[in-house]
Amino acid sequence: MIQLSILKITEYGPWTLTLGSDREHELQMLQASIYKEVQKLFSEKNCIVFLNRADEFFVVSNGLGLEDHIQIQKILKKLFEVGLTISIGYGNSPFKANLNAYEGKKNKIILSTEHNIFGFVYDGFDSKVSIMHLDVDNLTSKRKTNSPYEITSVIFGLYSKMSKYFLEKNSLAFFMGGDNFMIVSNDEAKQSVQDFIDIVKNDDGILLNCGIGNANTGREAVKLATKSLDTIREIRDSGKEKPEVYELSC
Ligand SMILES: Nc1nc2c(ncn2[C@@H]2O[C@H](COP(=O)(O)OP(=O)(O)OP(=O)(O)O)[C@@H](O)[C@H]2O)c(=O)[nH]1
Ligand SMILES: [Mg+2]
Repeated sequence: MIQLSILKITEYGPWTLTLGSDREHELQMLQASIYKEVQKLFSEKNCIVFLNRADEFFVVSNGLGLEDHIQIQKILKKLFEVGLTISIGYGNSPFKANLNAYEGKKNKIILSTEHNIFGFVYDGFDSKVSIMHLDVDNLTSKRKTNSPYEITSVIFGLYSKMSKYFLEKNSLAFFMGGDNFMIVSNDEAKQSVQDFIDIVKNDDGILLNCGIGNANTGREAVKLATKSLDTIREIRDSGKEKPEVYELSC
């Protein structure tokens, strides 16, 4: 079972207008500061935060109860002028957990009125998180023939394909920066990743490596996914034939 907590800035649209037109730089600084703090607070509790369109945050929050969320809300309230609404949900796929959180908020299933928390906290014991860390093989070589923005366009095209492909497998893909992507996965997504790697190789000539990590918490699963990816690089750099997918479990 996977649990997601979705953090959204409360009444952000109307609040941005109060800053006047000369606001974009202020909003960018605010969003970056909130992201930094949210990642710090949740990673301390063994979670991992994924940035969603820069002003929303998806937390893989397996193991966290309502009290942990309230503690974090209290700290965030002191730090920022804007507040955050948290919607918590769970399911047997990341997409279902996201739907559960969305419906909890939409149907006003209140967990804490004072701290703006909605949804459903998972209280079972079968906590299971699978993360896939995908990275372009040897992107550095592309820099010799392509300018920075041309590379960006290739990477965003890839992200678009990835998001669509894995949403059909009930999983959620996030862009992590550089040539890195992470997919919050279920078994179906893990079983399909070689197919996705082959499609991108044949259609776009992009080579991908994929490290997979399975654990009880988001942070541990990410650690193992990155370790798997680094293992593929080590095998490659030792001159042996590398696998395109490598998986580690705790
Ligand atoms: N988010 C994230 N970014 C990383 C990580 N490792 C490297 N990067 C960034 O990704 C970009 C590309 O680096 P690499 O992927 O190491 O370069 P490469 O030439 O593709 O080399 P290989 O991936 O080893 O084939 C760099 O700008 C790094 O800043 C990581 O674990 N997470
Ligand atoms: Mg790379």
